[in-house]
Amino acid sequence: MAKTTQQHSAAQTVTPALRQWIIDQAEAGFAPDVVLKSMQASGWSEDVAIEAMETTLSAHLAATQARKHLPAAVAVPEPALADSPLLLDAGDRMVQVLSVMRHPRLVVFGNLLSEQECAELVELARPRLSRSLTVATQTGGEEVHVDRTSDGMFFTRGESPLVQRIEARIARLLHWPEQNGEGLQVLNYQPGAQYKPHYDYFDPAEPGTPTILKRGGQRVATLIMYLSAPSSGGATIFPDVQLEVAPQRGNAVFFSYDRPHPRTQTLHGGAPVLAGEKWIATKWLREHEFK
Ligand code: PD2
Ligand code: ZN
Repeated sequence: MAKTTQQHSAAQTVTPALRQWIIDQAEAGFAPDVVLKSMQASGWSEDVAIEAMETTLSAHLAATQARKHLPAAVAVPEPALADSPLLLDAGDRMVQVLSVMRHPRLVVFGNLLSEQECAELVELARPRLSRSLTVATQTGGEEVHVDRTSDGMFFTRGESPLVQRIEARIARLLHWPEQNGEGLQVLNYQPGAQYKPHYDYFDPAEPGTPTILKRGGQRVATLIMYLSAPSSGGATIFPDVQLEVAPQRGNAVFFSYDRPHPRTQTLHGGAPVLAGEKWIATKWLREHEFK
């Protein structure tokens, strides 16, 4: 039986015309099993037909992806790491460099915020928390999203001396104008709360994105500052590079993305908090002034 199949397979040559027919069927919306049955009805053996469909469609998908427009790269915030320093001068504070990654561009900072600054931010934010919203990419507005089960609030830029001091420190550390920053966002995660993996840039393919970009252009970098550590869980995860950043109070993770594209490898999420609670403050940085 096996011999018969082999002989039969050898006789069946997959021509460019057949490959094109397979692509046409897929693009017309026919399910793989329907295409397979149709090939078998025309005399193709099942194994040859499956092999032809798999190789043809995976090559076609790869070619389609490669042709998709790659957005141009833009300038991004960047700390002064050329000489591999252990400490960076952020103006009013020396900040530790704990880990550096080239791709994705990612830096873990230690001691960015003092314990007192963390505690003050939490206390100022606590009475203003409400269920976190995400930017609605369909419309450019905001919406409650199941992927984000934390509570949050935004400070406006420069709204208090504490917020202003931290914003000036971030601008100095990352060499990026204060005016290009969104207001600080504070999030509180209770046990079980998480933030499913996502990109922070706005997807150019979404209909609401042009509206969002009117206010300062694309996001080009994120700084997540840990204000209060849970006793377990709650790491910031980067699934593309299998990295977990532990949410230690006063520390921060910075990552930049020079184009709104997955090839920046900046997919990231907040793992579920397992015990205790997690507080963070996030600063998103835009290309231009954020008004
Ligand atoms: O809390 C986090 O670790 C987290 C994860 C993913 C925060 C954000 N994204 C964010 O603020 O964008
Ligand atoms: Zn994020």
